[in-house]
Amino acid sequence: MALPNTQPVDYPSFKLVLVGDGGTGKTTFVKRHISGEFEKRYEPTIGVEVRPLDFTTSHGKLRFYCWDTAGQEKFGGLRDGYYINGQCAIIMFDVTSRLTYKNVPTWHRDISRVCENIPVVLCGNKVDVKNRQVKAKMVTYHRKKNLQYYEISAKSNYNFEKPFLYLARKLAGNMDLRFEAEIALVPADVTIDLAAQKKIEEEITAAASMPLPDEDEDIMD
Ligand SMILES: Nc1nc2c(ncn2[C@@H]2O[C@H](COP(=O)(O)OP(=O)(O)O)[C@@H](O)[C@H]2O)c(=O)[nH]1
Ligand SMILES: [Mg+2]
Repeated sequence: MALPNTQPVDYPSFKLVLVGDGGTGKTTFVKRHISGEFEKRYEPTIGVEVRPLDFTTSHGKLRFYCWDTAGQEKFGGLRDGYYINGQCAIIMFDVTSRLTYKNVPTWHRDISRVCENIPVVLCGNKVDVKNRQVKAKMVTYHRKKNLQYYEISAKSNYNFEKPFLYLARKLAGNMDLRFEAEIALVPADVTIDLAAQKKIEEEITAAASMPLPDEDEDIMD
């Protein structure tokens, strides 16, 4: 695994840029990983928090420096300094808010402007909520742009490790990489209906082989 820019640990570490509309659950998500909470640092030049999240993989230890805003995204885009040297990214939307999904292309554009060709995961958060507004079949953006998509619920820890595992595999250039140790997480605040979610996951898998809607007749419009 290639070592990126110099970092104060003797194992590979990567800057992970976390974006998405305010209120989608970005901070809740990164706070689930217990060790990141103790080691977080404040980046004063742009006023954001950086949490080092460590994972033990079949290829050794790996660290994501997760950049999280202090709420600046509520007032528009983020400064270039937030994205510079970003090596991977998570775009989050909230499945209970259509607007946050509509804004995904803008976040993706902002990442792509500064970071060339980095692995990106799209996450639909809050799938624990019964009355979701963004149905699984409406989520097609990742297919057009070749991103990975996961449904998550930060509050229930559902699929917490999935986005990190995907990014770790991409960064290591090895899709067989696995996480070896259990990740210490904050206990779940809510539970999700696993049977119902399993059905949704099956729909997502089935949708992956369906033709994409045309740009101008997008299901959200
Ligand atoms: N039901 C539910 N609520 C969540 C989840 N994740 C975050 N929230 C709530 O969404 C709100 C915004 O979360 P926050 O992490 O501050 O979002 P951010 O602005 O993107 O950092 C808070 O009230 C959270 O408790 C989730 O998985 N399920
Ligand atoms: Mg936040």
